[in-house]
Amino acid sequence: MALELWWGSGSPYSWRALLALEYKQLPYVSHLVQFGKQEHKSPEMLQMNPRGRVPVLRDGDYVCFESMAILYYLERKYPEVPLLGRTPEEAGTIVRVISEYEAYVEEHVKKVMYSILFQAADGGHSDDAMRAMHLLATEARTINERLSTSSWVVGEAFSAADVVIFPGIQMLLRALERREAGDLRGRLLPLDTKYPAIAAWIKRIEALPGYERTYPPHWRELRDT
Ligand SMILES: N[C@@H](CCC(=O)N[C@@H](CS)C(=O)NCC(=O)O)C(=O)O
Repeated sequence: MALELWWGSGSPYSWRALLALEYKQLPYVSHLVQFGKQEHKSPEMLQMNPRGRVPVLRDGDYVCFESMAILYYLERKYPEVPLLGRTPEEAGTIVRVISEYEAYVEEHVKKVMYSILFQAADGGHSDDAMRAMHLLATEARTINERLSTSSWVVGEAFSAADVVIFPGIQMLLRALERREAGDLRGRLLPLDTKYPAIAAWIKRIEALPGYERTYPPHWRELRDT
């Protein structure tokens, strides 16, 4: 039976699952869930994920939710194109970099995005949001350094570290382009000059086969008009 993925447009966690499926070249049935219609809270969805969140993966009788669990499941079940390295050492480094991102970066991404999207009509931001942006700039330097010496976040193969970090960075960059980003913008943009290795890495990911299928459809509508 085919793999099935329920996902939402613009959900960074969904994007992880999509990137993993595409990179592993696994055929899947795609169910784009409309948040606006609360489809993620339908009885069918809640039966699969009582938290009513996406992504949700179904593989035959097995249902998996939580993006990291989906990545891990896909890796164990379909190891032919690896995302968690080829050696124990590579796996350890990939999971370490992911853990660092989740522990020290993600909360700042959320804080900055929240400030841009919901708080700062006039481009003014709280000290808290400015501090989060400052910390993000520091973390971006570290990622930029990693990418200055290797093609991917960990070494010379695309991995789960890229899958996890890329959607978060894309969400952040998109938010920073809004007028409401105001003073926050200059810490990261223009990316090409401030963080050239990250900018080049984004282009490499965008060139991966299947990437376009992972791109949030409602972003595409705006991008292509
Ligand atoms: N920790 C979860 C987070 C999933 C999540 O928060 N998904 C959001 C979309 S980005 C969602 O479904 N939100 C709907 C809601 O909370 O009602 C994962 O990694 O999959």
